Amino acid sequence: MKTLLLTGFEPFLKYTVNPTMKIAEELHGQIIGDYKIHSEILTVDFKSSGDQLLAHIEKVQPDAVLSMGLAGGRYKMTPERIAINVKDGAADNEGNQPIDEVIQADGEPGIMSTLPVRAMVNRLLAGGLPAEVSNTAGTYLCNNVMYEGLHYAATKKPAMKSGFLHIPASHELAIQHGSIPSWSHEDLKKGVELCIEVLAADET
Ligand code: PCA
Repeated sequence: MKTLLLTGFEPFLKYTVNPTMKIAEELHGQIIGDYKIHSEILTVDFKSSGDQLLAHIEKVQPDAVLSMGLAGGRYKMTPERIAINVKDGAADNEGNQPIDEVIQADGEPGIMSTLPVRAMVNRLLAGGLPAEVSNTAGTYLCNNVMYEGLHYAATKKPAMKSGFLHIPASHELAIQHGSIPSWSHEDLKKGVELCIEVLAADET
């Protein structure tokens, strides 16, 4: 049995709930294909979220990492193609607001996801869920965590697959937010499960 480290994020900015948190919690301990899921929730903090991810990787020793984040305003499930070595954006939950900073001083400008992003999109579409490959994870915490996971894998654990999935808002969040496209929690969770199925079937 392999291990998948599945991460979600806490609420942040104007998003009073984060659907990735509930999905991560519900999938903890579940088995999909030959993967047993170990879930963790990350804080939205430029100074510590990357280190939290790396600490979980070192503790859990996963075969693969799938991190999830909310992309408020997106209509589709979007596996991310690439993380970039930039942190920049609105103030995080601790008030940090980096401008044009690098994540890893010795890191590549960009690192491609090692998850089967195209196959994930195809499986989501076949399952009736809107999806597309995204070419930017932004420069906020999601990109930061994606980059840290890929940089760690590239430098220390090349066999570990790693990448990121952005998901739309849940109806629960949309009701509180007031003006945002949303999916049911069940569909969001099904989409994540389908992505893990694809990962489990991927032999590359
Ligand atoms: N989404 C944010 C950070 C936390 C989350 O769930 C992002 O897209 O960067």
